[in-house]
Amino acid sequence: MAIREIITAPDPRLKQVSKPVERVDDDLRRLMDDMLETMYAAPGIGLAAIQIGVPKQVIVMDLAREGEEPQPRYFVNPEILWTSDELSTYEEGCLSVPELYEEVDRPSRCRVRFLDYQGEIRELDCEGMLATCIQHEMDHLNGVLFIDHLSKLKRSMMLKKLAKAKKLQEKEFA
Ligand code: GNR
Ligand code: NI
Repeated sequence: MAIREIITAPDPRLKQVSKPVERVDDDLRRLMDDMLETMYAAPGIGLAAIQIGVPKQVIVMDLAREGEEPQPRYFVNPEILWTSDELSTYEEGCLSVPELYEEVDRPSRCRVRFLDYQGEIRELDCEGMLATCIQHEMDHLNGVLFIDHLSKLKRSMMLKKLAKAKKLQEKEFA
């Protein structure tokens, strides 16, 4: 397993639309293992393949709290089958938008169909953090970031802050 570099906005690769996976094989499982290790190291609760520069419809997630047994989840070629009309608001963050957080409204529940780590087809009813996180990750597969759900003003403020932080970091390592 290996920790891969996480791409941050405004890298144009994050706007790519990811392609469906043709087969869940050992190569793909290796990618999912690397993604999980990268996510744990970050640390984060979810990661889409495009965040490490791979435009494939693959997501890993673990919503277990600190001290709890790890609960790795894998979603290949996920499709949303249904979303509730009712919305929930969560303060979201993103490993590709480091250290910036903002509230986002999304359907509070959804049903998802996907392939698991073994390539078996599965369906899952999601609510709470799971519903928010799977929608956040599926947005990545369509080239969408959580800041794209905010007002133009908020989004441009966040992009400015990101650019500033990136510049400072470059100076630090120069
Ligand atoms: O680690 C993450 N935390 C988080 C918090 C609220 C809503 C969504 C997330 S996902 C994020 C990791 C990430 O960027 N996944 O794409
Ligand atoms: Ni994200």
